[in-house]
Amino acid sequence: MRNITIGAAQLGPIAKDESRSQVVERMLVLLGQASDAGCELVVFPELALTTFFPRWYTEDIGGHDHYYETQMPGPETQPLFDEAKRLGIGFALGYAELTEPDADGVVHRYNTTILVERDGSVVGRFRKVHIPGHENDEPWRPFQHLERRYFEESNEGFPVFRGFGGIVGMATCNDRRWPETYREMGLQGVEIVMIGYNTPIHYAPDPGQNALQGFHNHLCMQAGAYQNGTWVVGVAKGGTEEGVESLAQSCIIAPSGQIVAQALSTGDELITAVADLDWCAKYKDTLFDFSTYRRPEMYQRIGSQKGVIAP
Ligand code: CDT
Repeated sequence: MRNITIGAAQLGPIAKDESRSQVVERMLVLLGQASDAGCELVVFPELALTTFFPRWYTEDIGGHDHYYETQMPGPETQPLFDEAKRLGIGFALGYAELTEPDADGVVHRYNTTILVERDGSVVGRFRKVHIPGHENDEPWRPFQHLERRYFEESNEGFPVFRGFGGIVGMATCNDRRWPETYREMGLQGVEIVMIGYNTPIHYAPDPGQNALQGFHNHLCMQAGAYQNGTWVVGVAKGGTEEGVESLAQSCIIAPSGQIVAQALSTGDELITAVADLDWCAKYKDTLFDFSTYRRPEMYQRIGSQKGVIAP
């Protein structure tokens, strides 16, 4: 057995005027609970340090730059790193990343998650691949989802990292809906996929999907876990934030696809599970033994074609 106790640190709403330091205080409470529960790894949500700012349009794309981090850790996040290290807990943290200017003097904005080991070292970084929503002002919506304005699509793919006694990877919110996300990491032997999300219940392009948000959330993560023989940790920023209701339902999913822990509230809440990473092999070495059963030559479109080409 390769047991690791994992915590999913769900956050409730973060108000527009809430400071990073106030949010970090909330995280420290959850870290303390995680320590009491014996956690070695804690997963925080997507954009965990601020309100979900892409719901507001600014004409100047830099109008929201104060919501981005230019260093990690920075002065306000350092206490989180210090306390996690003191407790011997590693963590995944989602935040908005504003890069240094590149060789052409251009800065880049990404929806990023970093993975910090128990000794405080940063072992991995993931930048969101599938950026949902829209780029331009759409005032007809009750609230907007302007991620495509405020974040670039990552070109770094889905790396995995050795850490926490296994092979671990990350994905961010909308990435969880795409089977390619899990399979890319599955092909690298991933054993824990950590996913933070902010999912408004109301989906303006098709409100008929509103009632299915919880179902779809679990459907895609459970399928990704099972089909790749991996643990999946899905962590929400839930509750009603600046008038927008967001899904909670954070959960920890076994390689069987079964949910082994689920949040009961829509606020700050820690859920935990003991994850045996050896459980992954039961699926990776049998039904989903990729080296025996996969037929990549039969899936050529998946790696090359973007949209649908009907016959
Ligand atoms: N943050 C994020 O990616 N949210 C999307 C909302 C749907 S697209 C408007 C999600 O897939 O949950």
